[in-house]
Amino acid sequence: MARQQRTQVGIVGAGPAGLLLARLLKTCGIESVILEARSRAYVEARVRAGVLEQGTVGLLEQAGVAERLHREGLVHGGVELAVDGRRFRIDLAGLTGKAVTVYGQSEVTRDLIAARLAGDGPIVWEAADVELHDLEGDRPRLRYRVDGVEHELACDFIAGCDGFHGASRASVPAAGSRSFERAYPFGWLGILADVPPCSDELIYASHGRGFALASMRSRTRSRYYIQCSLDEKIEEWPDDRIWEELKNRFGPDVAPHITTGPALEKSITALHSFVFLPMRHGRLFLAGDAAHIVPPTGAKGLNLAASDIHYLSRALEAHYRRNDGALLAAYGETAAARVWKAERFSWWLTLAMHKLHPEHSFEAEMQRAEIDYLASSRAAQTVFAENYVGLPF
Ligand code: RFL
Ligand code: PHB
Repeated sequence: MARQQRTQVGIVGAGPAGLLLARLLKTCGIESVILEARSRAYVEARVRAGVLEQGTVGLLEQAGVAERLHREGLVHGGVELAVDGRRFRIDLAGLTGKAVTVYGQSEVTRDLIAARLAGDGPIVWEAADVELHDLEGDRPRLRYRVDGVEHELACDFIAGCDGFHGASRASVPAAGSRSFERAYPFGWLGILADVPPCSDELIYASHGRGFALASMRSRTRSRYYIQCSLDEKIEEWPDDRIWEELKNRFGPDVAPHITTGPALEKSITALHSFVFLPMRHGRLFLAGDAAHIVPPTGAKGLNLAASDIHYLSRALEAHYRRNDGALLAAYGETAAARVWKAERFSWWLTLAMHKLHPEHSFEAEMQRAEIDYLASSRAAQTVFAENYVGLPF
């Protein structure tokens, strides 16, 4: 016999989507339980995103977890692009009146976990074999095991915030759902090192040897990425080879400013675009990577998780406070409309900046023309900037 529990909103996944939802719900008096497959140490150590849109920062403020972010985050009013060593800057602040904040996803996660555990409600760590049941009725249930003991959580609603490989999306029947997918024939090799960044702002570089990105986590910690082929193994990339390749791709202007050092973390990530519809099935609401994936080029993944949660938390608040179900009914369409625009920007920037075609092919010239246009047109830079700082929600 499973141990029985009950809550208002059952949340699967303690990534940024699940944790932010739980926090925002708590600020309006709505109770939740979070089920997380991994341990707290694992979740807090995961190295991922680094760039927060102003809207995401606003949500973290609303959630009361932005104090350290404001103290330690780096506000960037611009971003640089480099093409074959030639650099230009896009003035995000001048073109949009908005900025982005560089603050690691692991820091966001740590702040949210600390707030949750300070009295908001439980996170069940290492919840195994999570199953979703009765999604179409008015009392959906989550079943799971901890240390071999069966548990059952009865909920009013379930939020599927368990990322791309989670159990939530897999619980939606195939009939009536649809996915849209694009795989890219390359990956990103990322390196994190305790060395000062090579520049005050991020640099996205398109080069004959492939794409490269210079990012950071703080004034003393750098994060770099290089485009690599999907069959490469991380063992083939000793630190020295990565630094050499980065210097090559950023060119002689930037290379002298790259400080090298031992890698704290190195990994290869495949790039995908993916959208699953509908984002709602009965009383299950999908949010974040559980419903969609973007290639990291536009820095949109975490920010999309945040905007989904904005729509979902507002809709749940309307239901509980005013018995108004209209926002919940519209959640799937409202969230997906913003998702598609971020998918478009991430797809476009990925195709424009990566090495995909042989030198001197028509397609390679089209990529060059695209970036040349961006370098020379205020209108094109405004389009870039508006998307990069994040469309309104
Ligand atoms: P997450 O972070 O994957 O969290 C899902 C959580 O669910 C748990 N889980 C389960 N729990 C219970 N039962 C199950 N069956 C479960 N299955 C999974 C997982 O353990 C996990 O804790 O999804 P969420 O919350 O939707 O957040 C999405 C973001 O993490 C993701 O979009 C970003 O990291 C993407 N991303 C970036 N986004 C940005 O906005 N800006 C960036 O600069 C940026 N850079 C990146 C990125 C992602 C990267 N990688 C590694 C894919 C750079 C990289 C390299
Ligand atoms: C990062 O710092 O990890 C990062 C920054 C910008 C991106 C992707 C990743 O577009």
